[in-house]
Parts: sequence; structure tokens; C-alpha cells
Amino acid sequence: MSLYRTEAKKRLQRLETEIAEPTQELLALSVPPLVPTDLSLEAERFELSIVIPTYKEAKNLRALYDRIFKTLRLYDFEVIFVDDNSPDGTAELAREIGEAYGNVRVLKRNGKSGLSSAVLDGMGLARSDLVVVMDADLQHPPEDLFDMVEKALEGYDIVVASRYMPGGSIANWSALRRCVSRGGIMLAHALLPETRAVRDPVSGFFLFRKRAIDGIRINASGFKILVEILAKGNYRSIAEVPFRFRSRMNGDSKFNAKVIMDYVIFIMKLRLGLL
Ligand SMILES: Nc1nc2c(ncn2[C@@H]2O[C@H](COP(=O)(O)OP(=O)(O)O)[C@@H](O)[C@H]2O)c(=O)[nH]1
Ligand SMILES: [Mg+2]
Repeated sequence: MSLYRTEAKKRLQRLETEIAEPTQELLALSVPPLVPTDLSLEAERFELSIVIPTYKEAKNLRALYDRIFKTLRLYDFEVIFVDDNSPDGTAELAREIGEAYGNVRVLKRNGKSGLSSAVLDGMGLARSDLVVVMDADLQHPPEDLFDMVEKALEGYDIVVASRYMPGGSIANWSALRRCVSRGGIMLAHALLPETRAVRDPVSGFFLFRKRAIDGIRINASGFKILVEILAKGNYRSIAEVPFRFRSRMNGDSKFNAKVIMDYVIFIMKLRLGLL
């Protein structure tokens, strides 16, 4: 790992120098060097698999992939979109992006079967030992993936992007929504001691090593996959990195009163060992 990191850093430095002082050869290139030409669809393994559930995210998808690609251009990564037959053509657009880049797979499910089961299906397809889960709506800034991957390469089993630590924040949430979020975390901390290791156990933006979930059953009808991994997983170390939760630019959020009730029931069931 450390050898790989040293090599990756060297590559980054080289790339930055080349961008800062373009050589004649680089200037003569007609194709921008950021488009990968050697990504093999047949590759058996990637260094990182990014699982992204989508429902009606067509307006966000191109910017999302571009920003992920720019951030992780030094890594061999794959993106797995799990779409629930969005009426706005999200899955079709994801396939188009896949054809252009070669490291994207799309699982299109028949109906809207829910966020957790979408994430679980995506995790099942992941070909890397390191798996990231993130949203498609750009509320999880793709640029933060760099720090998360760096932490994982230091050896952490789970890396949580946290809104509730110095450097983290939430844009444009009402006081009520903030209270609900804080209350949800307090409930998890109170009833599930394993979640106390992180300040934001309900974050939807996290990375884990597959071995952390070996032998545990994550519920497809569950609510917050990270909470379940923290409560039941086999991990040795956790890191948190700060992130600034952005406001949604396009599309709708799934947040409503039922979501709050479902969350409370979920935490209770986990506590009682019913999940
Ligand atoms: N496949 C799938 N994705 C979903 C579903 N509901 C939400 N998503 C996606 O899950 C992510 C988070 O959803 P969002 O509504 O933004 O949640 P919020 O940020 O907590 O309000 C986004 O990428 C959505 O497109 C669903 O039923 N199925
Ligand atoms: Mg969102």
C-alpha cells in the first residue's frame, strides 16, 4: 500500500508539473489527457468501487461523474449506479457515461425498491475490496473522496465523511431539519454504543473494507447502512474526515415525517437485535 501511495504521489506531482508547465508534446496533443483510454472493462479488480444509488438524478449525473473522475484520476476505480427505473432517463444516461469511460456499470432495477436495497445490490457487485457509498445529488462533494481514499490506504477499515466535526458543515438546512438530524445521532449514540466511535454515524457518505462486513447480514429494508455496519461489523479502525454537506441543486429529497418514524423504529429494532 505504502509503495503504491508513494508511486501515486509521484504521479500526481508529475501531472501537476506537466499541467503547470505544459511541454511541447503535451501542447501538441489534440485529445485532453484526462480521458482514460486504457481502462479495461474486463478488469477483474479495481482499487476502489463507488456505489451510487440513483432515483431521478439525470440532471446531476454528468457533473457527478466528471468530478469523481477528476478527483480519482490517479486511481483505478469503478462506479456502480443502481437506478430504480427513474422516469427521467437516469439509467440510460449512466449507460452513456459508461460507454464513454468504461469503468461504469449500471444496475437498473424494475421499480422503486428503496435506497438501502439499492446500496446493498451495488455493494454486491463491487469488485474492489474498498467500497464507497455516496449520493448522486452532489450533496456529497466528490472532491472529498481523495481524503477518504488516502485514509483507507493508511489502513483504516471504515472511513466516514462527517458533517459534525471541525471542517464539516451543512448548507441550507432549516433549524428543524438540523434538530432532527442531531436527535437521530443522539438516539443512535444512546442505544447503540458501537456508533459512538463516530460523530456522524448517520452519514450516507462513507467507505469501508469488505472484510468489515464479512459474515454480517445488512437488512435491505433497513434505514441507514452505516449505522448497521457500525453496530454489527467486524472492523478494527475507523477514521472520520470532515465534509461540507451541500444543498441539493436539482431534483427532490426523500426526507419527510415518515422517514423520521422509520428511523426511530430502525434504531429500536437494531437495539433489540431484531435486524
Ligand atoms: N436506487 C434508488 N436510489 C434512491 C432512492 N431514493 C433515493 N435514492 C438516491 O439516494 C440518494 C439520496 O437520496 P436523497 O433523496 O437525496 O436523500 P437525502 O439527501 O437524505 O434527502 C440520491 O442519490 C437519490 O437519487 C430509491 O428508492 N432507489
Ligand atoms: Mg440528498
